[in-house]
Amino acid sequence: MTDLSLLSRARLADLRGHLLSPDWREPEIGIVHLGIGNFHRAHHALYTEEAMLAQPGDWGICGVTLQGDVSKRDALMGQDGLYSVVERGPAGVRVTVARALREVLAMPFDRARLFQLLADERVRIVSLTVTEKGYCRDAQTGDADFSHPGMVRDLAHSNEPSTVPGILTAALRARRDAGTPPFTVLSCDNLSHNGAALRQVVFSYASRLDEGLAAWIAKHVAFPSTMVDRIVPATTDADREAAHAALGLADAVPVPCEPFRQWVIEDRFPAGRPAWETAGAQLVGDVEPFEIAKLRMLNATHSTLAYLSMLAGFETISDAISYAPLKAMIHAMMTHEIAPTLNVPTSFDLLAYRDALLERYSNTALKHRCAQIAMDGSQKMPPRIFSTIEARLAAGQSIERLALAVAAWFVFLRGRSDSGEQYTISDPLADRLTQIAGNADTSERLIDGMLALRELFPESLARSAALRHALARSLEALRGGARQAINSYALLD
Ligand code: CS2
Repeated sequence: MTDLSLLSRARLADLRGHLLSPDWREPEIGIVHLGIGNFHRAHHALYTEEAMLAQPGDWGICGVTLQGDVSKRDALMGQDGLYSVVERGPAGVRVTVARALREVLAMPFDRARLFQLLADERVRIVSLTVTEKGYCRDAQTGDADFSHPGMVRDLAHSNEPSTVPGILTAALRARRDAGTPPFTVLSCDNLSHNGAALRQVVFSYASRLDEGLAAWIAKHVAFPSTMVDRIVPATTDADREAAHAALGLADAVPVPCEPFRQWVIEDRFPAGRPAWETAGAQLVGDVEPFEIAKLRMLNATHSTLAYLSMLAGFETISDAISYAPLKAMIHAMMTHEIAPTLNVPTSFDLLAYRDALLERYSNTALKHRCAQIAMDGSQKMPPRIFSTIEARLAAGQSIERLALAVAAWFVFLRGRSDSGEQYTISDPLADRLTQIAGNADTSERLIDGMLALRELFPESLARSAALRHALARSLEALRGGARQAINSYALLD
């Protein structure tokens, strides 16, 4: 029996003021989305609903959690796939009930249903937000990481895969064997060249199983790249309260987000796609300039703010950016060290982009916790910051502020703030990183230990004397506490 105090499709008629539009035809599932976290629900799922409102089509979404999170599946299914998006900005709070999500599955429990959908020709897109570590990618070669325990298991039991490359390959094999056209694979993660990166991982994994299948994938499957952007923190009780107050119905799983959103998509969908452009998405031939600019400007400064804040004791991004010397340092970092490395079309105004980012960071209504951004540094730092350092060093340019970000990450890995508060390090390489950070008794040993990690630092960086010197200066500055380091780096020319 439907619980009438809960959000449900039966109550939609009472929620007109919180719907994108009252017109709605329930769509069949046309998209399977792997990684049904908050980001997808506040971004891709909303664009897709708006696209279907503008141009009806069967692009309902089946979301899949890959972590066996049955509680999330049950909460969403208990609400018929509905949830509220709680948009928090300077103008106040806006609550919208999102309707494109039609079904939620939890792997490995719902494997049979997942593969039934993936084999169904009506599913024309498989999209992903599985975070950097979900790609099981060898950072040096770009191929699948064959030493990853999940990959080892999937290679031995390729019919019962649990990793992303394993699932995609098994599903594509079933399509090829049945003579069904493939789906388009749409990566929506913060990785450079995300489509091409995923394609190489899948191709290299498939090659180990069946060369013919790998060749079929190379010939027939499209992996367009995308740049996704919206700041979407983790859900808190305040979001549940805001949703309840607005709707008069309980929502166990609302999603908070900022008002801003952007989606740039490489337009390569042989099996068709929703009319996302009607919702403001930019469909382009080449996503790369947007993608690199976003990673190096937004994500890089997010990580910098996060590590310095974990040491200095700022809880949220808006707390951090309200500290004037830190804002000045981040402004200078984007202006002098990051923006000059970017190659964007002339219509892309990088300084306006920088100013808009600082404005977004100062959104006090959002409460984006630095601890959330600080997770998985080993996956995030290379594309966000090391790539810029490499570009600048190759051109003989200075890297002082970028090095401060890296040094702050190293010190963060010791697991305690400047005031002695302890926190846990959440990172797939946590054991090795915390061991190196904890055991190094001098800055030199810390730098040596970290730069020796070849999956993080390419040879060219590990050998760079300029990088070592800049890191040593940053570590020295951080010895007096992160606030003091920020104050002195804010005064650099
Ligand atoms: C953040 C991103 O958590 C993080 O590491 O930098 O999730 C960021 O909020 C999004 O990429 C914004 O689009």
